[in-house]
Amino acid sequence: MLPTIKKTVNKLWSGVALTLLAALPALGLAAPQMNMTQGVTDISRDTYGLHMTIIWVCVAIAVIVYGVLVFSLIKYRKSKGAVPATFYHSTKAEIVWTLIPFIILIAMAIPATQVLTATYDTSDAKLDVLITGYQWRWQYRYLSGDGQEVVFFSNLSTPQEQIDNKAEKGEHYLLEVDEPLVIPVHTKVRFLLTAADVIHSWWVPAFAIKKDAIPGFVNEAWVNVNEPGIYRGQCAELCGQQHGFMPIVVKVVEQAEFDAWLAEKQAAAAAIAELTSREWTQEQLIAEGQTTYNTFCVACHQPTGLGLPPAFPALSGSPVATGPIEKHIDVVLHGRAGTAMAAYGALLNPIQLAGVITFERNALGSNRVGDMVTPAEILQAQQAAQ
Ligand code: HEC
Ligand SMILES: [Cu+2]
Repeated sequence: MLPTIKKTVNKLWSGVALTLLAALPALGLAAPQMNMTQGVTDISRDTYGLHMTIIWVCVAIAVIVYGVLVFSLIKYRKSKGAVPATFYHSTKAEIVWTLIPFIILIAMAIPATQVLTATYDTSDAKLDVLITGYQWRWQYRYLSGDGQEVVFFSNLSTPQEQIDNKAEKGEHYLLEVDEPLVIPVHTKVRFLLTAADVIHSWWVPAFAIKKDAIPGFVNEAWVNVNEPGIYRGQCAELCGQQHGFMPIVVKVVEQAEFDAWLAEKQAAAAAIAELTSREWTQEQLIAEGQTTYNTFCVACHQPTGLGLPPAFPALSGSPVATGPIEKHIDVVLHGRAGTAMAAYGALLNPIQLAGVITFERNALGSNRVGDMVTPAEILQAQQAAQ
């Protein structure tokens, strides 16, 4: 009876194991990676090395302890006539089984402390990037100190059809963005992490960085990447409905390429700043705003400005778009919580914002209020709110 059961169980088990293995490729899991990645920085490799050292210490302890256990069970079994010892206390044994684990723990603490100390040493960074988590996108701000700050949002760029299962999913499904973080290779870069709304967490496995981004706090991390490439990660803190839709993409490039990229970004930022402080006429703002409206607002509020009530309200004749301008600015900058009307204050630049508001008040549908708001005023409103 017993051998038959054993045989059946064995057969079943090997059948299940083989089926699972055979099914892996079909599931797109040809080479499942069980272990953590070694990554592309010295720290990530040290972390991996530490992890492996500790694993093997644990394996050795397990083999020795279970080895002695199994050996004793077999060698000193009752049927062989083993007689139990009768002593209650052994100072010698107690010293040995306290001392050995103590030495093992110290031996593990030394490399662990070394790696941790290095991980937390953010000194002497060549570049500082402030990373801010938003629901649901990351913002990167290159801190330069010379007023030439480069700042942008990094948004998920996976097409909605793929998410809705209406198109085949791409290679980097939910791990792709419109604008990646760009940093130079072989350079110590310090990240300052915070959040604007709820707790997020910036996680890039290849860098061995997973750091919480907490409103009101600034956490630090750093990286010095050894190999140019594109590295991907995700928000690792459950931060709301679209937590899975705020991936991280880091593009690591040669210093020269980075310098060129940064210069280009700085020039663009300077151009916007220059345009923001410039004098604007109502006609210029309306022209600017028409473009912005057609890109960002038209889908819901429609070309006529009549919207698609009741889902999307009409702006033509709306009390907001024809009433006091402060209210209009407020809705566009901060959105309406809990509705499809997003806060555009962080998504559009002051020129686009001033343009679209002026356009909505003076050229959309039947609206002819006659007033305007300048980019400089929008900038002021934003700075006052900070
Ligand atoms: C995804 C759809 C959507 C988009 C895109 C959108 N809106 Fe809205 N908008 C709404 C909804 C919904 C409301 C109503 C919110 C509410 O229920 O209070 C609204 C309300 C408004 C209001 C207040 C109208 C009123 O009478 O209360 C203004 C002003 C406005 N949107 C401007 C804009 C501007 C400017 C843009 C583009 C930069 C834009 N919206 C893009 C959906 C959208
Ligand atoms: Cu998040």
